[in-house]
Amino acid sequence: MIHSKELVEPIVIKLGGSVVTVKEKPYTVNHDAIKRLSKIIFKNYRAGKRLVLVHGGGSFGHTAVSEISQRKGILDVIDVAFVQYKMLELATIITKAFIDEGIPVTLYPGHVLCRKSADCNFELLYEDLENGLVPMTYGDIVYGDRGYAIISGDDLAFWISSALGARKIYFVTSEPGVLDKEGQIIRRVTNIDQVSDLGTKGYDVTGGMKKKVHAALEYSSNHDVEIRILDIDGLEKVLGGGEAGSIIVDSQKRLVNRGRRK
Ligand code: IP8
Repeated sequence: MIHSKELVEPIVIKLGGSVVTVKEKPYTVNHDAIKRLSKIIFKNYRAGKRLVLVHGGGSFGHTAVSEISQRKGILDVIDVAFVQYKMLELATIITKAFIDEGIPVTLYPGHVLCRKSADCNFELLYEDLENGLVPMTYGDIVYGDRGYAIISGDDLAFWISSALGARKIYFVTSEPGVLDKEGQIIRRVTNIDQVSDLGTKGYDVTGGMKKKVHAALEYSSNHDVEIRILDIDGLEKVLGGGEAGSIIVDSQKRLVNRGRRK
């Protein structure tokens, strides 16, 4: 963990690509969803919550990667630069909408925070939180000695949570939670076998719901954290103290200590 001082524990919110974009339509922003999110996030920011935002690639990053790999097989430097540019384009649209609503968002491209996947530095995000800003980053692509690597926003959300000691991680998706075969929300997901992967719309180069739940179960097994998968309505409810979405908690959870950090 980066810090030792007491700071209001941040809440990490991952805004899914299927929420901030129209996933089936290449390079299409979902302005209505972004507007709704901006109002919810502003209200909670103003109420004193410390928030870190991460957003996904949706019909920007995923479309770009899929189209290029279908056409050429492998991405080279110009393709990586193009994908980075498309993600930055999406990120600046979201940033502008949030700033217009009054949220002091400070934007960090994922490829600036992480030089390779999992080789990241989140110190600046911590400083921003201390200064009352709302740091935001996003799923991105990096180029290194071994070619390109996609950094998923979900992974970023977990890495940031671990570095900053977040106790709450909310994944905002286009679904109200993890759904069973009848379309009902599974309120408590403790095992990957509960999840089917129906309903992943459009391109998704980093995996669908099943991968998300798998990563969440793994993270929850050794972190003291509340992880939820929910939609925009659900986000509004849980930030307001209510119940919504699916809680993901590993049934074999090893960590039980809820003591305060020193
Ligand atoms: O949508 C993927 O981020 P995600 C980013 O959070 C790219 O998995 C570049 C496809």
